[in-house]
Amino acid sequence: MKKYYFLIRLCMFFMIFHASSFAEPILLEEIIVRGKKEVPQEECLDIKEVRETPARDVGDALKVIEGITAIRKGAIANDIVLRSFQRDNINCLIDGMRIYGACPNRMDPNSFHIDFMEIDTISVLKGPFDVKNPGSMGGVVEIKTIRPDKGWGSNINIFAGSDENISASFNVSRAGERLDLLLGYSHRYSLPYRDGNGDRITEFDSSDSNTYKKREKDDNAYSINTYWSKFGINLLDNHRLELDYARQEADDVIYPYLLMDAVYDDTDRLNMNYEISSPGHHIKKLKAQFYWNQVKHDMTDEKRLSSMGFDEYKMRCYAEAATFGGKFESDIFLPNGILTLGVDYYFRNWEAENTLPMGKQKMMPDVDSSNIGTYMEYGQPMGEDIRLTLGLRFDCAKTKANDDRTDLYALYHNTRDREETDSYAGGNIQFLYTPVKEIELFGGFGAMTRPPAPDERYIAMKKPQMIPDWVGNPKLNPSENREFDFGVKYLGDILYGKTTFFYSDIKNFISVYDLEGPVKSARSFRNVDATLYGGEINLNLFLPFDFHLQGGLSYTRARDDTNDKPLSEIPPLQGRIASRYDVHRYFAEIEGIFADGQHRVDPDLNEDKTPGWGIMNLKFGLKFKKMNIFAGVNNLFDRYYCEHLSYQRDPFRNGIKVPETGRNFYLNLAWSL
Ligand SMILES: [Cu+2]
Repeated sequence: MKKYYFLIRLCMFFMIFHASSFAEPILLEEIIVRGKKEVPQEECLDIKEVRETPARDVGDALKVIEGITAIRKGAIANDIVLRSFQRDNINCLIDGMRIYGACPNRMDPNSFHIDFMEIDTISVLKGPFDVKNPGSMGGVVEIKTIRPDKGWGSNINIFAGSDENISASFNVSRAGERLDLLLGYSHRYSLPYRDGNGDRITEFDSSDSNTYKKREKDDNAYSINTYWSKFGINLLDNHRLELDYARQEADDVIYPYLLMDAVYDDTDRLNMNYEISSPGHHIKKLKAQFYWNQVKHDMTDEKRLSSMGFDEYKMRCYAEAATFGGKFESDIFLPNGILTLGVDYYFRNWEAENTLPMGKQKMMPDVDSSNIGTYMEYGQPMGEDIRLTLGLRFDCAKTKANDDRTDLYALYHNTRDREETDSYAGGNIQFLYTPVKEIELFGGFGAMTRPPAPDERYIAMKKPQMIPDWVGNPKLNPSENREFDFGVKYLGDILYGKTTFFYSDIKNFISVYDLEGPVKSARSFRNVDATLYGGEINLNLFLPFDFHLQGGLSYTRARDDTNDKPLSEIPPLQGRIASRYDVHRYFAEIEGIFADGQHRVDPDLNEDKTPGWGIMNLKFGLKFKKMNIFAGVNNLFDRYYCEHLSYQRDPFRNGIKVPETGRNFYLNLAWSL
């Protein structure tokens, strides 16, 4: 710690010494403006901030927001965890579109299917306070894509980092009064990165047959091409039609954490929006949306020793997912406030076939899920300084496994059900109180339910010999989160900060457990009652000489009340402190990130404890005409460390933890023309 302190002092001295300019800092202004605009429970990340960092995916980029962590299985495709809620407990939407990955082992989480260059902002709403989408039980992450600016525009971004971490992307757009069009392309490629010990993530020591073949150890970690287009037409003064199509082709993506690697993962996304603003005296907006997407995913063990002696592979899994849906929404002026009414629908299909020497099996038995819902949200000012918001939502969800794997359900759960309907209601009440200009007090109570996911109910994977099977539980009930949030936001001239506490009581939380069957054991899911509580602190201090200090902390404590033990996969206390010198032309930042050890683990799942860690990052930025240059080094002291959240990734985990990156350098050039 002493070494860090000395370096921080040294950097600050160096930066103060050079503080001769009085120009306006750019990013800091944005932080303040955004802080004032954001609704209290929401936090927003501008893609410009991501450009400064070596983040490879949305999961990684979002870690700067307190309360967000990510699950790592390889060099890319980190899965977002929000206040310990993960997978189907949170929603992750792209322009309001639901998208689901195909891999039964979440190699391709929702947020994997988009490129940074497509993104404008990512907003995060923590807690069960979103009624406009079904199932935002723990929160919602909304990715918004960029819209073309007036006239011609183009952006080029070239990133190069350690371990041949390359990404090159561009877009070109033209927007007139009536028509607008945007086209973009991106290529991302990397070798397996090196950890703090200097080993590639493919070089883990294991006597296990799961080790990578020698020639694969320094081959691609991934190679991803993404193409996207956006077309808009303003039909009348107040009518707008927008049509987006994107395709992503991800090849050779490695997952040292798992028994297999992805051969390919191909995504098509189509989104159509029609919006009428002020169609009538009392109506502010009418909106209609339709979307469709599909993902095709193939994974094998061909890069591992386990495939030796077989033609190509010993294990393979081919999977497909498709989702389509739509929404109608209207904003209506009432005498005192605005009422939003909406109805939405989606249909999701998911199937996966697994191949082992013992034969093929439908591990994801062609599961259809559909959901129809209706919602209302009403916001009303109650005098000068208090504002109340009320939200309500009703849903009906249906799910059905078309392939018959009921022998496994009967063996472990004594049921042959493969069809279920769930109906439920949810809602929230929130307040915002501004006693003085600088202070906002906010809070609320929300209750939101989500149905069990297709895999939680119907996954069916027979494993050879005495290796535990993996089986869904058709008897699962929907999970309901009843949560209370309270927070304070302070917006002063030199201090801007926010503190939030949450207390969440979950009925029928869906948790992984080991189940003793008649012949051998299986991993499955069960409903438990759980309590989660914690919070986040974020502070920004604006110092003289264009200095800015930023700090954050987040913590969640989680208990399985039914079985009186800690819940598995809960991130430890985490924090970040950064000091930045920022003037119009350039900035320099020094950042420390740390996590406490996690000792609260689930003993029944043999979950490992994880030691604490701390790293330091440096970055610099320079603005030159229309070009932004960013350079930095992450994990300056080359520490070897692992995030706690990487243990229970079944059904194909191999027991290896994937360490985070060691010292790595990067340079990013971004032109806006
Ligand atoms: Cu996969």
